[in-house]
Amino acid sequence: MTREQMKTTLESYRKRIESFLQTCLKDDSIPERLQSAMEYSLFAGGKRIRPILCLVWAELLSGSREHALGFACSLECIHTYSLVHDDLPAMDDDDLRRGQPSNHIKYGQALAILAGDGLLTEAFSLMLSHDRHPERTLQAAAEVARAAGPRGMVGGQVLDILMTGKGQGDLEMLKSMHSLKTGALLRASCLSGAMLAGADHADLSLADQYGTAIGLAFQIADDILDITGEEQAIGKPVGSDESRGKLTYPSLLGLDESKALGFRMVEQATAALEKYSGPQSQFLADLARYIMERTT
Ligand code: GRG
Repeated sequence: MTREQMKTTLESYRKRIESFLQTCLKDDSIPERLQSAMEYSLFAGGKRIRPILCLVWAELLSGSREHALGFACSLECIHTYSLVHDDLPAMDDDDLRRGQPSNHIKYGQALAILAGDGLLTEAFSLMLSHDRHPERTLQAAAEVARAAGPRGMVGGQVLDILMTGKGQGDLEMLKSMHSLKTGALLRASCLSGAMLAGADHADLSLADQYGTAIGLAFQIADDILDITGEEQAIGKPVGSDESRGKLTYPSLLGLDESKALGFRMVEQATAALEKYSGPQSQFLADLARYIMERTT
């Protein structure tokens, strides 16, 4: 797939995801100001990587697209909540997200906290609102809950807070923190898509291998972008990790070594796809590379 074809395919997934998301919060029973705060961050230009992973894994293993679409969108709600809370003064204290004022700058802290809470709970409502294959839905929802909670993203965020500014730590600590903070939800996006398609143990283990590898590649790319990226493209000041005293892959390994590790992860992800064929498998292989080579 050329870079242009990749962009077109990503765009067409994004459109399907966004038109579904547009309908989710259109409900008179949600207070207008809260709805506005939730939508502000949900439609602020995210790449939609997590729902795309879920959809493509479901399609790869011949699951139903419609079943997977609502579920996939719930992953974007969880991701969005995590970004809104991550930007709060008590956490990373970021005034900008994707080049726009952060949610709490626009709506105030109380509403930003509640918009995040609303997105997280709405995600589970969305996940569980499909009645096809209830046993698969439950299995996938339990996986996502584990990945988003204290054994996953929330736990990783706490480790990050405890590690930041200490000026110490090693590669193993960094990997385990990121495997929870960023990796767990990316891995669960792949696994939940596979689960919705009724994957057997062998397919689940390949979705796991792929998701784990791209989770690490994604974070390495994020750390590299913080140094080599363009402010406008990454939507935040360049060098913010270093100025905050964050432990990153480039700070521990240097840029070249970090890139090499990232590309080894792309190879591991691609190896997990060997048994499959067809456009979804090709797309997932290209997506792994795209995640590592991305500029935003
Ligand atoms: C507040 C519980 C809680 C968790 C926050 C994920 C996270 C944990 C914080 C985000 C901090 C951060 C910038 C991590 C680096 C990797 C990452 C998740 C980047 C943002 O994800 P993208 O690139 O975002 O998929 P877009 O903007 O495309 O949606």
